[in-house]
Amino acid sequence: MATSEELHKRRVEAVARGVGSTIPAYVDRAGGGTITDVDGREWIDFAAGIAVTNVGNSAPRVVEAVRAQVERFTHTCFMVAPYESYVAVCEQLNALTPGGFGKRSALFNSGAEAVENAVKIARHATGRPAVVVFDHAYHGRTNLTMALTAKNMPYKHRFGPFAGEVYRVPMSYPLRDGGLDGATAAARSIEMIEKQVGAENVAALLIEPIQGEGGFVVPAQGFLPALREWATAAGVVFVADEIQTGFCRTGDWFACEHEGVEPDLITLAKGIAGGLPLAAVTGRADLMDAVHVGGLGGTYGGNPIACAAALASMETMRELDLAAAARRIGAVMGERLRAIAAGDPRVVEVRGRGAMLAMEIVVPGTLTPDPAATAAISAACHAAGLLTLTCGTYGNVLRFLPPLAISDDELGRGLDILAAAFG
Ligand code: PLZ
Repeated sequence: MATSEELHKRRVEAVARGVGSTIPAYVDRAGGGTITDVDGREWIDFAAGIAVTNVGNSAPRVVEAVRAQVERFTHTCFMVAPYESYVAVCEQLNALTPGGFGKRSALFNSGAEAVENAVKIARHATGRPAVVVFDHAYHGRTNLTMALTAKNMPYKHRFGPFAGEVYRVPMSYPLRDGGLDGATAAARSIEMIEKQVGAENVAALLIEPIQGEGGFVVPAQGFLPALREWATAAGVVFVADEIQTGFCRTGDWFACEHEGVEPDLITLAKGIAGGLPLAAVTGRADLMDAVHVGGLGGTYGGNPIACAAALASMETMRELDLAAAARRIGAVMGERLRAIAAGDPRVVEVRGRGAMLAMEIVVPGTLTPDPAATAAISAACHAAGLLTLTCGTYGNVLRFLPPLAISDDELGRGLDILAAAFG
């Protein structure tokens, strides 16, 4: 087998430079909480493919379901000749997502595609043009979703012009907004919408209940419920982007549940199918069914192999109670992260929920972001056998997203490496 170094040389000559990788190691296999490269080096996985392999890599039920489906048929296109597993995934999403009202779902391939479709549905159902998003938001890399995403480098730089009718308002970010309470922070955002956009022009308010790429920003308590309440009164479709937070990651099936928020539409992807590409929009039946027949779709959306994997993943989450696993991981990891923070003034905050935790890194004694120190700590982790990711508008947040199927031993060893990396 070729070595990682050899593969990297081939990659540079074959793969477009614009596609980056966190580590220059080429994967041979992965399972549970580890990734092994072609040279036999092992990393403890605190990335889960960016919050995707919640059930673990090659989870047994997923492998079996995929194998069985591949042998029956690989693709017919649901828009041409439909099949049961697509319907079953939609039934389960309608039942699992918050909100006791009637729901419908539609399936797509990627998170960005789900977000695009949620906007299409909200515009169609309301007849309004505007979409409101938040500072630090991340919603994807397609043209519309780049417009919805806040950060220029690397996501938007020189890729414009972007889609119109997108308006950005302040996020509740307690560390950096002077600790505004949720209701006050929401009032500030709502005033901006009403004065600068006009509520009656707004089709959708789109928000990550805990921001992902933007820095694992957890809004102050009450922020999401206040926005939800305003959206209801204003006839605005409240869309929760649960692409990174969904499927047990935060200790509930969906992060919105923590404050009892019931979105009108939810966008889902990542953790839904154990690593196979699948995404969904789930929400109120009246909104979803407003769109004419044929108005939603795509060749691969709800591909049968991905649907089989999704059904197996959701079954695994239920049977292994991965929401409880996320809470356990969060308790163990949170304690270790706070201990590191107590001894290192560069860590200004430990935040997150369940198995979605992060540390924000600054110049000690200030709120000045320190992306260089963040990158150095992350690189030290990689060198010592722990795969960590960074995020944040300022590139100064270390984030931890282990598979929810990680063993206690792997989790402990990963946290030991992290503690050592802080030196
Ligand atoms: N919404 C909240 O987290 C994807 C992107 C990594 P796709 N986040 C990881 C990168 O650098 O491209 C994401 C998300 C939220 C939407 C998306 C987009 O999902 O499946 O990557 O299109």
